[in-house]
Amino acid sequence: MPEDDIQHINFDELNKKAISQALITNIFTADPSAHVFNGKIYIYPSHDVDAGEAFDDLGSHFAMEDYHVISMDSPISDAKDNGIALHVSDVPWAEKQMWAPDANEKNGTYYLFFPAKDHDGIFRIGVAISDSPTGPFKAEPEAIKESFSIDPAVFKDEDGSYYMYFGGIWGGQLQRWQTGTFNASQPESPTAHLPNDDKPALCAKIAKLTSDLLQFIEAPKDVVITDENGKALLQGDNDRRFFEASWMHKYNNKYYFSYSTGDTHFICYAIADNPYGPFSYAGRILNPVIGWTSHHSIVEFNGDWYLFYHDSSLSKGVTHLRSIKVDKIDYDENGLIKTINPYND
Ligand code: FUB
Repeated sequence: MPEDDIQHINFDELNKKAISQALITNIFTADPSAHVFNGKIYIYPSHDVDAGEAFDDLGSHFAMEDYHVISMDSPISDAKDNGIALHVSDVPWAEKQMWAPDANEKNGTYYLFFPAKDHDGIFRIGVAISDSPTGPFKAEPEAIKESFSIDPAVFKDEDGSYYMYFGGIWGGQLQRWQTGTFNASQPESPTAHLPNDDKPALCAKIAKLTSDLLQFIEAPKDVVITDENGKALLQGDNDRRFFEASWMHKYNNKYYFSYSTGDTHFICYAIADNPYGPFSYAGRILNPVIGWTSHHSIVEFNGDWYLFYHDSSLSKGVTHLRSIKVDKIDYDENGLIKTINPYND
């Protein structure tokens, strides 16, 4: 939801449920990547803080320094903050801005995947390892080779392959990587290096991971989203094209790629019959929340499906002080997801 609209919200009148739904209130949390490990829910969110950075369209005010893992016995039980799992000062290659992470498990080892700006101001994606889902995690000394941009989401397919989906435009720098190397030319404006509106939209990326989950096994490929005519969505299709916040889940043997449209504030999804796509645009999962950003994950627990997401209702609209929430997802008989309106009962 844009800042101008937030000015008009009367938070005293806002459905009290919206605020009380925050899963964690001792710290601000965002970008929740939820997984079920050993029958329990583990959420890997960003840990929002007010570091005093000025607001800008590159997201400099999102100056997060560490990660906490949140655990829940079920989607309706209390959420527990398990404390600091990884701090930027313990990541040799990273300097700042610990943005949206994800995690996954293989053979009893837990892998935290996270973006941060390196010492040259370029977003890279790193891995940190633990023998516990709650950490503490030990970071690899270097970022993943050839990694770039933000918002990693690591999906384990039924054949045991792991794929990372990632990328984000504007502050996430994806638009600067169109030639395969980082375009450092000025201006810094978040929209300066984007394709024209009538050109194919920038895509999220997918790369299969090596068997130790520490590197890409292949060069990242485009996650193409097509319209009703099978044509790639255009950059100017702001209500549907990819911006950031990739997520992958599988339902009835189909691959559901979901993402945020960023400046139009929707969580949308597209469907394919393989992890690489192309994905056919299928609709909206979540309408705009309070706060500029929207970011989510989707997970099955005991046969039901849940959307983890965030909003800024607890901070009364401060866009970089967010709180994670959960809601149930319903599919129709065709496997389409019913759109959630976050502030309606
Ligand atoms: O939390 C920082 C950034 O905001 C994330 O990386 C984006 O997805 C957006 O939620």
